[in-house]
This record gives sequence, structure tokens and C-alpha cells, in this order.
Amino acid sequence: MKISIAEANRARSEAEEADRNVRDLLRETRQIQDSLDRDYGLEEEFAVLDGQCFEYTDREYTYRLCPFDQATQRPKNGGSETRLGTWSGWAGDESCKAGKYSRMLYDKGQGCWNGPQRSTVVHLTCGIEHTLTSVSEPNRCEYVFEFVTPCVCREVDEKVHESLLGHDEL
Ligand code: MAN
Repeated sequence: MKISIAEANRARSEAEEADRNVRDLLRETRQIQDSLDRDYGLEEEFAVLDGQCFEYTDREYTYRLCPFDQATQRPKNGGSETRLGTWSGWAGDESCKAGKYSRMLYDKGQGCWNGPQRSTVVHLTCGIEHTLTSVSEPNRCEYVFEFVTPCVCREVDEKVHESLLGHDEL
């Protein structure tokens, strides 16, 4: 069988397109698998934060937290962004009541001059709205973010509630 150059070219570009589609699907599958494997809490309560980002600006920098992804810092008056860490995992104290879901760790950030790689610990506390409320750097290149979110609020125990209200009201 004789194949013209035009036919060969068409076949090649069709094969290339099929190849691209396969790669796109594999990437998508990997992303879906990653988010299925991720620990979003006992009742998947933190899943809502995946894909969102929150910012806080102080005198020098705008800090950005994209939960389950990364933490960054960029100078207010221009300049490049610095990576303060990539999602590592839950890091709360398991022996405390709040448990491991009270802190997040982002590590392996950009190397600090003459120091460690940057890392960020996020403290989560209960509040009505998701908000990054403050950022500090207690040690050079070690950042602490305070993040308020309804995801860590607990339901008031019904019995406690009842005793607070008093039974005679019923
Ligand atoms: C940059 C920022 C600071 C950090 C210094 C360390 O200026 O990332 O937060 O303390 O680098 O050299």
C-alpha cells in the first residue's frame, strides 16, 4: 500500500493528539486519586478548604495559604514570591483534646540563606468564617499562621446544652 506524505502527516498528528489526551487523563486521574487519599478529617470536614486560598497582609508582606497545597509570602512593594512550604500533613498534638487536626504543617519551602528550608505551621481555631488572621516568624524562616475556620468547631454536647438551659424550661 502506498501512503502519501499528507496522509502520513495526518496520521502522525492524530497519534500526537491521542497521546496528549492520554497524558491529560492520567494527570486528572492522579489529581483525583491524590484528593481521595488526602486526610480531610474524621468527617471530611476540611475538604471544603482544598482549592481555596486565603491571604493576610502585614507591614511588609502578603502571605497566602492554599490549604493542602502551599504557603507563600510576597513583598508588598513588588518582588518575587517565596515558598514557605508545601503541604506535609496534620501536625496537632494527638494527646490533646483538639487532636492532630488542630495544626497543619507545610515544609520543604525555599531554602533560607545560611539557614533551614522555610516551613510553616498553621494553627486552626474555631470561628464563623475561614480567615487567615495573623502571621508571625518566631524563628527565622519558621512561620506560624493563625487560621480561623468553622471546620474545627465542635457541636455543643447535647447534655451540656440541656444542663445549661435547665430542664424546667421544657
Ligand atoms: C526574606 C523573608 C523573611 C526571612 C528572610 C531570611 O526576607 O523570607 O521572612 O526571614 O528572607 O533571610
